Amino acid sequence: MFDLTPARAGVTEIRMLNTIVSNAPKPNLRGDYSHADAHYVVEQRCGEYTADEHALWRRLYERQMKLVPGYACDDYLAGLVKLDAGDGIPRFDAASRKLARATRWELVAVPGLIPDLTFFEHLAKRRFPVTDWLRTPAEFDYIVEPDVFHDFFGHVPLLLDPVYADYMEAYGKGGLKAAQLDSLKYLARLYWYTVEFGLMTTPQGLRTYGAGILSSGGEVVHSMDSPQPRRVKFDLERLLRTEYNIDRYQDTYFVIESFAQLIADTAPDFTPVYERVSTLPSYATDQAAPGDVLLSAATVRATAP
Ligand code: HBI
Ligand code: FE
Repeated sequence: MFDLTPARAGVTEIRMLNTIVSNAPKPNLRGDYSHADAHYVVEQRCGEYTADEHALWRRLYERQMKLVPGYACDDYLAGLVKLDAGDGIPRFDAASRKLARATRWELVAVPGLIPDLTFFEHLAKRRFPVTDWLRTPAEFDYIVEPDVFHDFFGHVPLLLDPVYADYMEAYGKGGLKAAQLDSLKYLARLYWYTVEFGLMTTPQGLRTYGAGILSSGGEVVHSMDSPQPRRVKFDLERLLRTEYNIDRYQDTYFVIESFAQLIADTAPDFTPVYERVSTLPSYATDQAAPGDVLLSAATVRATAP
């Protein structure tokens, strides 16, 4: 995906694609898009967060902090400590200063979901879009759209890790290319099953680096302790052929051995891979595939939290 040599479009072409493919106005999104610039960036108006919202952030943070030790990978936990964001909804400018020093990333505030291509353009420039609003108390356990808690707590800690930071930039560039190859559907699966819901084997046992898991009150335990889901050793083509659930816990998780492995396995040009998988049927979310290497019960939770 990340080798950009073939099928590289000029900036104008990307702009056009952006407008045609997915920059149509998105109805039913709850953020305020009226102040957004052409890249969907807004100012984070910190003064407008209420005391109740800061208190809700602290409750979300405390719940999750109790949950993640023993489940999150070490690089994530190290980043979380450095961000020190437990006091209330964090300021993106302060976090950006830490990121700039560590990995040359920065955060930009966005009103919520943004078009795929705009999202990839930001990543390709080492800018991570973070939603500026917080869920309501009724959504404490479950929220459909990404909010500031998911985006910040789930995604930002690993952006302090140099290896992962490079993967995210490469993913953005791969997204721009996948759009031209009409293969965004497949690349979105890669994002889903790695950046959002990825698991990793470590010397301490199974851990997660996935933001969707790390910011969820229930999926941390479901993904790593429940006997229910399939945990399959990472295999690129198997993953690209697998559908995913957007409104409930995953039925299948893919397990990498290290970020280095993930980067190596996703470095080659995806053009022939997209061509091949587009001729093959997709797997249902809970379907077994020939060649699946499943994680043994022993590997699943080698160490209790
Ligand atoms: N917008 N704000 C925001 N956050 C996302 O995670 C996001 C997005 N737009 C598109 C998108 N994700 C998907 O295309 C991913 O597959 C990349
Ligand atoms: Fe996310």
